[in-house]
Amino acid sequence: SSSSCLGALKAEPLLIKTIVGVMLGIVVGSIVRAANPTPRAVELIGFPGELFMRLLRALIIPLVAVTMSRGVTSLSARSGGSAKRVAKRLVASYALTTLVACALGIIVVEIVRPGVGVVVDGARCDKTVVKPSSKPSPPPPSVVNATAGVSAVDSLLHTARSFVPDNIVESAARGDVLGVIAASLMFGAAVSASPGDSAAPTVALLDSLNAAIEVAVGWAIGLMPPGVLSLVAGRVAGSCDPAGTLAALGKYLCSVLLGLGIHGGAVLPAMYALATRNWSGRMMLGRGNETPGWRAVLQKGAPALVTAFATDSSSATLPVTRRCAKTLGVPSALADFALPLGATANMNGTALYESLTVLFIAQLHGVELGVWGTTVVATTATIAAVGAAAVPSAGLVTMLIVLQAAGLEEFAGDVGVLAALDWFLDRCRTAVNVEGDLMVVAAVNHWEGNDAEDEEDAS
Ligand code: DAS
Repeated sequence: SSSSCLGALKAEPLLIKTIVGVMLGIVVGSIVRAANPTPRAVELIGFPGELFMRLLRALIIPLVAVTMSRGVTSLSARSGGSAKRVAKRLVASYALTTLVACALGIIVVEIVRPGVGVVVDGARCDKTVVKPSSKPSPPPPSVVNATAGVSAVDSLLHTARSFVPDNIVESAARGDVLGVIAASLMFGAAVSASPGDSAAPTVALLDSLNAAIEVAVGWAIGLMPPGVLSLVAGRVAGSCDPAGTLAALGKYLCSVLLGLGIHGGAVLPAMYALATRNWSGRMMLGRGNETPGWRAVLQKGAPALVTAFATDSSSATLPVTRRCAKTLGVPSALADFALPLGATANMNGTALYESLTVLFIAQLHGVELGVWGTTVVATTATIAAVGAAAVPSAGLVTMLIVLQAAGLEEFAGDVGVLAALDWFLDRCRTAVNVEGDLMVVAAVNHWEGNDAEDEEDAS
């Protein structure tokens, strides 16, 4: 199928440019890194990328607020009950894919056993890493201390609190996307329930704001290739000595990549094929709407996956994910309802990473968790993945919840060591996170299309 791949690439000039940007970024970053750059030099190389990330982040709150309220109003305007049905299907599919990802992480780590007979201390990163972002996320030991003592229940309560914001403006100002999602859901529902014609101007305003946001997103996406080049170059130039880290953690790194590869390359496509009853992977015509096969989801979703890899953040990728969903034929009402939620709550890659890593840490210290302990890890990793914000390295921090639940908090210092690898592993898991969102939204669209057809048949 190399010819179809080529065809897909030709149809996506921006995708090629972005991939080239990532590769050039790796090359430039490695060259600079070899020259032992000062922290200032690293900062400057990553600076255009930092500006690009700021631009993407600035778009998130208005994008989520407008598109989600609009998504809810247009979903509720369709035949009765469809918003509720969509919500149920989404939550069930998000939960199922996340649990499966956790289980896969556990299976991989139990088979490969990367933590047996390894000493990780030499892998600690001494270099001061300059993060190409204004909010440095994982300064390892301090974060470890600050988050130690946070239990799974705390995390659940915290997530529930964000979902019922007491001050919407504050949620938005803090960049708390979950709070903005909840507020937009409520607003959209209230607009739909307004009596008579009173909602019409608001709906028209939402449509018009949406059009403007589309334009702004288009501008930002146009800046992707140079932005991504600088982001990646800055990151690589400032990264730790890979040789020392790799020697100690190579097997662990490979297991994470193996797990993510199996989940993204086989499990998610298989789940999608099962959901759509289309194993060939090709476009399916027929009942309901056109359903793209899993191949098409991967091909047309590629720009979002590359952006996720480059930006390290599902929510910064959201504008691109939305566009990809559109090219997959997902109506914007559904995409706008589902994707912001998916970006913040559905993190397959993060869940896999967390369960695998916690069991790896247990192996390192010769702790046998047993069936019960492993079940606790799977459940709390799911919770921790839902609770992780869609920003760089959030999963590394929420992993402490899983450690705590598994009774391994005395080894929280290991997380600091793993932070040396996170600039790379985070990108890979973020790409899988976004792939999960796209697969779910495409599957739900398929089910909805079938239902619409059934309704037409019935009437
Ligand atoms: N980088 C994350 C994301 O945006 C989450 C994580 O750190 O695992 O999806």
